[in-house]
Amino acid sequence: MSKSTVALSAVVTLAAATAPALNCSVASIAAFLPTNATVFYAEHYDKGANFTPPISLNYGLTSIPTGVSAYEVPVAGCVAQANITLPNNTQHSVGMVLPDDWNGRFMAVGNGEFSGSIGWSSILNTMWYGFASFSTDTGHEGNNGSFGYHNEAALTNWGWRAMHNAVVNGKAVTEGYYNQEISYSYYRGCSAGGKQGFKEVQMFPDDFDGVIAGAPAWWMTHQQLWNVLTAIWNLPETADYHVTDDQMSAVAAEVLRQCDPQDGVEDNILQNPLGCVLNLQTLSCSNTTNATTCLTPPQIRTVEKLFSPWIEANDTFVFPGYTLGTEMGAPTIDADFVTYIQYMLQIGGDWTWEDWNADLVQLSDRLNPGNATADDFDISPYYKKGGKLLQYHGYSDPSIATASSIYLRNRIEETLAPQGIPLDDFYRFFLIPGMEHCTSTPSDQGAPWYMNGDSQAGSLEGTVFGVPGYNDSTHDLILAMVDWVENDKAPDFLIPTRYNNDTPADGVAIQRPICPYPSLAKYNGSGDVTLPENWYCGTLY
Ligand SMILES: [Ca+2]
Repeated sequence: MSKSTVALSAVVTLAAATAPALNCSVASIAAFLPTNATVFYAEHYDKGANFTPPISLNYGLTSIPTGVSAYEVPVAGCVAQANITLPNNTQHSVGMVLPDDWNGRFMAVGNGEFSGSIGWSSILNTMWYGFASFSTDTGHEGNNGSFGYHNEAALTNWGWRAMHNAVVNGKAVTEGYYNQEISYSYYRGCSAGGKQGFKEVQMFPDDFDGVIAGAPAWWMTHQQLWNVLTAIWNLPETADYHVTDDQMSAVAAEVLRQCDPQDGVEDNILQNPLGCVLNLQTLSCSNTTNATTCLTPPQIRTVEKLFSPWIEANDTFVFPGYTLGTEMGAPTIDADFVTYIQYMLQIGGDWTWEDWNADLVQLSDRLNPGNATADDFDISPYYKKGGKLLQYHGYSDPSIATASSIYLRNRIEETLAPQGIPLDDFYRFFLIPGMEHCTSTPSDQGAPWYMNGDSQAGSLEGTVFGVPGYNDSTHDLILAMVDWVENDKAPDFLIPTRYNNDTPADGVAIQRPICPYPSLAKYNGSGDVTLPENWYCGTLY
């Protein structure tokens, strides 16, 4: 960094004055839950032991391609799972990890996509720091929207109720188990989990002191439709406007070729894709001889639509388009996303993409299934109680349009500014050039992305906790938030890392600061572009 040296501020460990005798048992956990809760197991694990969630209680995990995995327990502690009753004869399942060497802090984590499984890997990841960590399956098992058909209670559980309930009960278990008050409470989530974080900030500002919300799927009512519509724009496959994966790969390569130098540094990383002027005509079949990847005029218009906002009648802005540098491939129908229209919008399983009608936007807005959309932009109560909120989004996100995060941030600013609330004091938003959805980077960009945000550790080789080699508040999102909340050290910049071969043992390939929006990292003009000290947080003009 050009102006300030990277200060590694130690995170204070809040240890109990006298260590209480911890009792990891079904009875001891049940004692701090509502009487109608069911604790299935509570077992103590040594550091490094393997925990495998029982399949019978974690059926939702099987919808993840990897199936039910064994997870390494990073520090000695108690692992438990309980079902807790929710209104209208519904319930949700909550996973909990309680380290012996507790740091005094509480952590809840979010889910992905349609949720439907406990985030075991995430709570074990945060357990490593010493947090008592909790995750809910949000009240259903399995990662699609079919659970919501004619089931308003289940939709509400998914939309917000299960998470808040997990926080309330998780705090009770934590304080009971340790016989000590929680010092600070935190949240970490990405994707659906980013949305859950914003929902908590909006509805229950007292739940957390610090919320880390990545790539938030906050505009559920519109984004779910956009996920399907972008595929419909490319159908049927026999249409003259249909583009193939090979053609989209050529588009990605051309975007990189044209946009990389436009940010001033030819390093294969799109530092400012929103500032790129792209000329797609270079890929036109009349301008290139590559018959398999060149684009006809109708195909060029399909690509243009993908990178443009979705606008409906009467100039209604519905959802932003993809950011340049997002290698989304040729859009295809994802059956899981179709279940939003079929079952969450209560239309039924016979609906197919050929039934698409723009009236779905009004239907989705009217139903707002589960009240899941996090669009209460007045988060002043969270500011007034002293909460901190860190939002981040990869610039190359093929799942949730990056610009939807910018839109959210700007709506919040224009809601809070008239109230005289200085945004930077409690809410900062970081765009991450070259990062995909929550984690990883396109191979042709190779941008730094790892900060131990939610789900990131799973993208590295081996079982990884923290940020190997860089366990400090500049490189680690969780430590950054702890430092902000507890030491009032706001993150003026963060430094994500990319390891060689995504393997920490192979060393660091590149690090570069990311900056609070609207500032961005700029190159000093000399020195190795892969080193963070040769960049600074600046402005475009
Ligand atoms: Ca560049």
